[in-house]
Amino acid sequence: MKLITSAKFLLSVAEEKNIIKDDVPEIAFVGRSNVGKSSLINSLCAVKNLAKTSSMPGLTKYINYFLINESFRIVDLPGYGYAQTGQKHIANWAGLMEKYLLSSNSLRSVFVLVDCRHEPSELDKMMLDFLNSYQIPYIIVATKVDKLAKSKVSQACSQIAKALNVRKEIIYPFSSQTLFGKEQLLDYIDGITK
Ligand SMILES: Nc1nc2c(ncn2[C@@H]2O[C@H](COP(=O)(O)OP(=O)(O)OP(=O)(O)O)[C@@H](O)[C@H]2O)c(=O)[nH]1
Ligand SMILES: [Mg+2]
Repeated sequence: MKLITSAKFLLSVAEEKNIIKDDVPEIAFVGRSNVGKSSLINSLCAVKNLAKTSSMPGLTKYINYFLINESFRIVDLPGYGYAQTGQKHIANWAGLMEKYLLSSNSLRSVFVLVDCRHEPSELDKMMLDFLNSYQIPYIIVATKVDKLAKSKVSQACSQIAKALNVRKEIIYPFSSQTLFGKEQLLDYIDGITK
């Protein structure tokens, strides 16, 4: 298991020209607004307010970079699919997201977060199509599993795997409330950031 011994906020980027392009390994977090991206980052790093969280969807508007263990970066991307952000915002979001995913030099994996209680959305499926078509590695993190009975977690993961047409082995159940699944995610991060 990888221990995260230091985590610090680096910068926020709102424009393509500021996307970092160096050789430092990166892991990016994507998913519907409010799915728990920022909470997951805080839980993994064990720092409470490293990434700002909110019950109001759409809080993370820019690309936020965090430097971990002085050796790799976690990248918090803006949430998608929040109805009130409007078409123009969605176009901006998609543009910046796409540019990030295609221009990062050292993107090792994308963590695609889905809420364990809900059927994955069309936007989730579009995200996977995009990652598949550019052969960008990814895993699925099924968030908020504290909201399910323990006995239902495996079944929920199977349903998500089926809906997204992926192998169940790449579905990682997680809760930022109970920290269920944290070790498995840190193991995975260890394997890809060495
Ligand atoms: N019960 C439970 N609530 C969670 C969990 N993770 C996040 N939440 C709650 O869900 C809400 C959204 O969490 P965030 O981490 O801000 O979500 P986000 O995906 O970063 O949202 P945006 O920045 O808007 O895209 C907050 O009220 C969190 O407290 C979890 O594992 N369990
Ligand atoms: Mg956020």
